[in-house]
Amino acid sequence: MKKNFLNLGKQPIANSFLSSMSKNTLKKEYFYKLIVCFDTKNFLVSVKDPVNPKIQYTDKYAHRASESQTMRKAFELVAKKLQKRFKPRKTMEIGSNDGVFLKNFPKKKVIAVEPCKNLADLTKKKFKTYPNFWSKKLSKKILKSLSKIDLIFSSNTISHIPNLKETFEAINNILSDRGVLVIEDPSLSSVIKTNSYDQFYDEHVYVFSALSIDNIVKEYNLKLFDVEKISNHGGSLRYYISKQKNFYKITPRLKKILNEERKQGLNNFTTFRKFAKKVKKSKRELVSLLKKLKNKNKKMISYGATYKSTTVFNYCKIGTKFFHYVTDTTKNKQGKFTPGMHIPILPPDKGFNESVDYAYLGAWNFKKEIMSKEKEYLKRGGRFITHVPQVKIIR
Ligand code: JHZ
Repeated sequence: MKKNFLNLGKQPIANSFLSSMSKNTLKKEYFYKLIVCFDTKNFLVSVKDPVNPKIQYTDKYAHRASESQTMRKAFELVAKKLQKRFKPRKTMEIGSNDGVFLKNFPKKKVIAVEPCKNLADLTKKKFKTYPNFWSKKLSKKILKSLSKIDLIFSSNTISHIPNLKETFEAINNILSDRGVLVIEDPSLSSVIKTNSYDQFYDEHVYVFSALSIDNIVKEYNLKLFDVEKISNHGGSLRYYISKQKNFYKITPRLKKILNEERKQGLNNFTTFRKFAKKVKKSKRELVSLLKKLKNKNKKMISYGATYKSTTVFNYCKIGTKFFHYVTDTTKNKQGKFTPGMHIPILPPDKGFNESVDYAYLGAWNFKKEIMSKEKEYLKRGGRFITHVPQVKIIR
């Protein structure tokens, strides 16, 4: 049974950065109700009414996975590690974005699946790219020209696809008998621990736990045999999944993590009700801090036009009343306006200067990278604000 626990209100598509503030553009802006629920049967946490993927993953898709140094390094390391551990003859990535992972493999040994045309266009010159949504039809098409795949990788994508049945059945079609599916997604455990409710937005249809993945993959004749905690995006899990009949043994660290999650109560609705209360408190505290600083005439901006901050801004109703603008290094976000609250986005060299007193960390998941990059700002008394794990000024 699915039980609702969190209502984050009316939200726009997190990726729909507006190119103008014309009446026509504003009229077309799409909103949906962001309600999050827990399934008492398989322990899966999901968005109650997912948005149609066709309006999310278009040729205007903004996120570039290689935009941060942290993630470029992380993808390079995992690519090396998986090649060493599984020695795949062929690797396929579902949701290959700008190719930041696959570029670490020999070109001829990879295939990419990427439904956003602008991104698929970027990688098709480098390696075989299918500009399609992942589906059983596509798995069959690929199998016409290729043998089964030994390594399927998917980072921050499976949690984005509403139809898990289609997804896993298509994976089962194409995975070789010795093959391994490796998935990375934000971990529910970290979201609850760090009160990072902004990990919920239209694209994050699911926030997985090892408990829920273990239950789900079984339904599709697959087996979760290993899991690894990784620091990506504020705390993620990397799941290792194979065909049931395969020889991979269940690892002690999987057993340990499943136990930790049970202890944390990720199989219990009460945990999520408590979390929802903390989320409301976080909203009150953030708005009150921003009001206090505004009354002191401090100049405030936001750092990183993340999808996550779309949730925070629209849930807390934070707009240009508080933030003069948002800075972001991604070229195709610059000059645009944030979804729903319409804060202008500037390149950092135009916006992140001496006039700024406080910068809200929209990209709190890159706190370490940003702190080391912005030493001068901190030295001259500039301060960051975060809501993770609690609302505070970072000194
Ligand atoms: P970042 C996206 O979420 C969307 P977002 C997606 N749904 C998902 O799951 C995760 O990624 C993985 C900028 N930046 O990665 C770059 C600076 O400006 O946290 C990015 O626009 N300066 C696929 O958007 C943004 O911040 C910097 O120094 O929540 C970070 O976005 C750095 C380091 C980043 O993901």
